[in-house]
Order: sequence, then structure tokens, then C-alpha cells
Amino acid sequence: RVSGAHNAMPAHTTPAHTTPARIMAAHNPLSARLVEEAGFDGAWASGFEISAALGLPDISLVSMAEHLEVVRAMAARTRLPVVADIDTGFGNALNVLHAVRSYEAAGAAAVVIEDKVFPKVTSLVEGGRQDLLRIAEFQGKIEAARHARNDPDFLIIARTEALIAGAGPGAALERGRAYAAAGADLLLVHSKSTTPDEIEGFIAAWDGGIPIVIVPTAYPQMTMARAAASGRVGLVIYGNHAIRAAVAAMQQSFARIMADGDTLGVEGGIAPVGEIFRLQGMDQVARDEAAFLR
Ligand code: SPV
Ligand code: MG
Repeated sequence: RVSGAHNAMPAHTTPAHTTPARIMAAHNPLSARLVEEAGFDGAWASGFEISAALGLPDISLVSMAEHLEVVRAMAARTRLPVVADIDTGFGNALNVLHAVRSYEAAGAAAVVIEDKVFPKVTSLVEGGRQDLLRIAEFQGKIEAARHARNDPDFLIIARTEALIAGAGPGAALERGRAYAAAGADLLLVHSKSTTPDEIEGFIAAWDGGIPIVIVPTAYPQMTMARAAASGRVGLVIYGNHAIRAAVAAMQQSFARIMADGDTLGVEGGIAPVGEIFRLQGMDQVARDEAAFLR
């Protein structure tokens, strides 16, 4: 269960200063463990990050089976709820039925399904093709997701890309309301505006009765306090900060080693081998050896 999310806001009320749950991106089980140790409330199995980790663009090239196996391994290695980014649901409403059953069985706590046409293009890229699905068809996908889940606490998060597609705040509200009416537990509204104004305008106008999810990558001025003050944000997803942190750290270390011709200079700035042993659970290996190897 994603704490704080399911009942973050009772229908049609706007309690002040609801504290949103914080969900950090991860692209493999190790990064999910680091998300847990840092104290986040959940791990975001980001399509962008998992694509990038496979050396691929986030344009629906990673298959459901590939993404699902990463989610399964993450859920096995962290106690945190894993929020699975299933993009468009890998096809139509029938694909969504199969996807939701599969992700719930794999140990995910929630899925996010977005209202773009399959194959989708990543949201934040300049000039990306952003084609929206018909509202009724996406409502069918939400209804399929609700029908497929076993546990009512498995969250179905509907994501509208109306602002990303440039369809405007009216279209975003219309779609959000339609998805809430179809039974979504939360509404993710994505924006690539470089200030929080667009999202704050949406949140102020929101009357759909379910909590909102935001991904403030393009508008990092959206602090936790600011999100909480709206009273309508149930989850904040930090969408791609794990892969960006990892890439920057590797680039710096690799460049230094190439420049220096040895690894002495990076030793103080990278994790000691013992830290990797700890994250791998080598202490348990030693206990298991003592207990079971004869
Ligand atoms: C992801 O992390 O895969 C997302 C968020 O969907 S974004 O890349 O900003 O669209
Ligand atoms: Mg994604």
C-alpha cells in the first residue's frame, strides 16, 4: 500500500496541508534499495529510467515482459511500495487487463497508466509526438484496470498528458474528471512547464474528488511545502533523479580515471567495496555459510 495516497483526500473535500507521499525513481533493485534507505515512501519503476538503463529511448521499445521483470526484482529487494509506470498499458484495454494482473502478481503496489496512443514518446522531450487517446477509450482502460486488480488497495493511477500535448488546462480538467468518473484512485497530471504555475492552476481548479499526483521534474521550484499546501496532492514522484545522479557520478569518476591513468583519485569519492557488500547482503551470506555449509 502506498501510504498517504489511497485516502490522501476524501472525495470532494480539500483538507489543508495534506502531506504528499514521496516516490523516488529507480531503474533496478539496487537503486530501489537506495530509495528505501534514503527514506522515501515508495519507488517509481520509471519507464524513462528503465529504458535508459537498457540504453534505449523511452518510446515504448521496452516490452511489458522486460519492464515487469525489473519491477518483480525491485519488489523482491525492497519493502517499499513499487509504483509501476506502465506507460499506455502496452496496448488497448485487453492489454491493460493482462498488465494489471501481471504487475499485481509481481508485487507492485500501484500502476500508472497514461492517456497517450501506443507507441508513446517520452513526455519531456522538446517537440515530441504527443498523441492523446480518445477519452472513452481511456476510460475503458481504467475500468479494465479496476476489474483486473485483486486487492482494492492496489492503486490505479490515471495519468493525463493533456498539458504535455498542449491541449490546455480545460482539456486536462475534462480528462481528469472523466478518469475519476471511470474509477481511477488518483490522477497524475504531467506538465513540462518550467514553473509550477500550470500545475498549481490545475490543482486549484481540480474538482474531480480524487488526489492528484505530480512529477515536478521540469518545475523543481515546486517544493514539498508548496505541494502540501494545496491539500490536493497525494503523491509527488521524482521521475528521473536516480538515473541522472548515477550517470553524473559515473561520468565524473570515469573521466578522472582516464585523465589520471589510475584509480587513486576517485577512491575517496566512490562507494567502498564494503558498502556494495552491505547492499548485496554479504553479512547474511556469512551467517548462512556458518549455519548450513558442512
Ligand atoms: C518516467 O519516469 O518514465 C515518467 C515521467 O513517465 S516522465 O519521464 O517525466 O514522463
Ligand atoms: Mg514513463
